[in-house]
Amino acid sequence: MTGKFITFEGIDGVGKTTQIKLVAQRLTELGQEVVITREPGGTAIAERVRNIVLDPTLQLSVRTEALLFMASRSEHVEQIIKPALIAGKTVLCDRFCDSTFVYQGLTQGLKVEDLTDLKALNLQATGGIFPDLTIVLDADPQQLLQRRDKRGVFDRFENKGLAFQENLRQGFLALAAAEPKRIKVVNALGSVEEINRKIMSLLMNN
Ligand code: Z5A
Repeated sequence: MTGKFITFEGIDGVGKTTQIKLVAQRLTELGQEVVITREPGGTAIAERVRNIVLDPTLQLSVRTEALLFMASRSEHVEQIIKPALIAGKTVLCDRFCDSTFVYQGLTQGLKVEDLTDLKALNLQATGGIFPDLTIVLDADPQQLLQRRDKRGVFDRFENKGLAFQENLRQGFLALAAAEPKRIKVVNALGSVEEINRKIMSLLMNN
């Protein structure tokens, strides 16, 4: 694999999509071939799984949820991520394994050291493809309320309230503390350009 695999993580509506587009633009200007993708999703089958896992009218157990995310990931890695990395492209992915570790693990009462089973499951789904660098966009969920409210429609996870968002935030910060070399935390409050400059600086130096 000669390409670089960069993932973007963080709580709902923290600005990942906005930053990924801008990073792609900057890297393209620098002459890199860039692929933007997202989880859950990225392929026809994975997008169908996305419709199931985000549907607010469905009740899913956490185990079912985790397995659906893994099925979607397996498809996504095989069809999109792996071929792009083999071709030397830079892959920018909106959420990946760390979302599973936080949403289906740490917010369910597990500690970072209890994630062994989820990590093993993830390894099966990815065949060993793992992010080279992960940017966690971090912000107090209270401060993001206005941004989120603008969007109006909420999925199954967004419906869970502010305490859940704070739990998610602490989960991402715990993962970053455990893996400081791979996971970099960036303050997500500030102008889009300001945040982008910080991300680009991390990308150039890692
Ligand atoms: N999930 C899981 O449980 N397990 C897994 O393994 C995986 C996922 C892979 C996917 O949701 C859900 O699946 C997710 C976790 C779960 N939970 N939720 N919800 P999604 O992909 O549909 O949603 P999201 O990941 O939360 O992202 P989003 O809604 O697309 O938000 P975002 O990409 O982080 O933010 P944005 O769209 O770039 O920005 C949000 C708004 O803020 C927008 O109006 C922007 O114009 C504005 N914005 C952005 N940056 C700024 C700044 N700097 N200032 C002011 N306004 C800004």
